[in-house]
Amino acid sequence: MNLMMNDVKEVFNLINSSQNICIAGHKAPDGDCIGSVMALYEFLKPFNKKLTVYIDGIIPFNYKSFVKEDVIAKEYDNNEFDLLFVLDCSDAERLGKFKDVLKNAKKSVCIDHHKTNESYADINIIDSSMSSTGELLYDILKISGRQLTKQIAEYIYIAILTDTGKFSYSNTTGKTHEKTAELIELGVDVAEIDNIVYNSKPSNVVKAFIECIGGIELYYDNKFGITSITKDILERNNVNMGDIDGVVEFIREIKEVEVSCVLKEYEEKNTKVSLRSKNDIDVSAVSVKFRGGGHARAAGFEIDDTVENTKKLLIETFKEQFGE
Ligand SMILES: [Mn+2]
Repeated sequence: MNLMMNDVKEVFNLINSSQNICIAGHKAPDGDCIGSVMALYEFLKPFNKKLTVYIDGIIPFNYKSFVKEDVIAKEYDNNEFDLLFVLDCSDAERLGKFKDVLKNAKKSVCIDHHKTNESYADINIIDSSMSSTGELLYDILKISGRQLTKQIAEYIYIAILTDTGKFSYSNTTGKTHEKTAELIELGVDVAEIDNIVYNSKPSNVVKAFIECIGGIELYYDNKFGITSITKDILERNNVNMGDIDGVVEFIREIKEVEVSCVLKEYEEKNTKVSLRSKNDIDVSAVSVKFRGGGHARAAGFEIDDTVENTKKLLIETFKEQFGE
């Protein structure tokens, strides 16, 4: 195991000596973020500490039933903490409106699996060989020697399930499956979670999805596919950005596509870029150039420009990759 044992022991010492603990995930939360944050929250409950949870952004509809509304704090009120956990967050900016919490924590611990992680915390447990932050967190929690509950197992399972694309991406390892088997032994109902996370889309979300799919454009002999999720599409269908999932993965399903790209229009001049690679092209290297990050086959960045300009930029950027 590639875990830094001393760091993990130090983390448990810090938990014991702290009264006021904060758990934070990245903005625009996904399944790994929500699953990891909630798993750690459940794990820490019996320690009888004051727990605060920060996640910037709306919880997507399919994760709402896993998160009690009042658990997540709405705004950052300059609270100070003895101990801060930052999960699944490659850089401090990804904390969004809660990023000042890093300054207001006596000790901070970052647990993450992004290879581009900037090690911005006091203790950084980063392992890019892990499929998900949830998988790494599971290893850490097991070291505690405590019995993990079905509830914790469920949260970890959701983190792994969603970040591996249902155990289909190259980040899925034999170890991932071994740990998943343990989670199922702890009581996770695989079919029930599949129905909640994947088979529960409201019709307006599907209509918005279809509009996004209808906008796919292909370049460079169909090796590069790109589309946008615009504010227009969201408003017309009355859905939130985080509700539409799987567009970038859908583009990758096209046989010739090597790199798929989705542009998310958050503001008129703020676009988030999601990139996926099927084989050899390292999209995290491209993302780092634009001050983003991620993994070789799944990465992204944010840019203060319009969707149209960002699209032109991306098409131009991948020109050389495809030898045009
Ligand atoms: Mn993740």
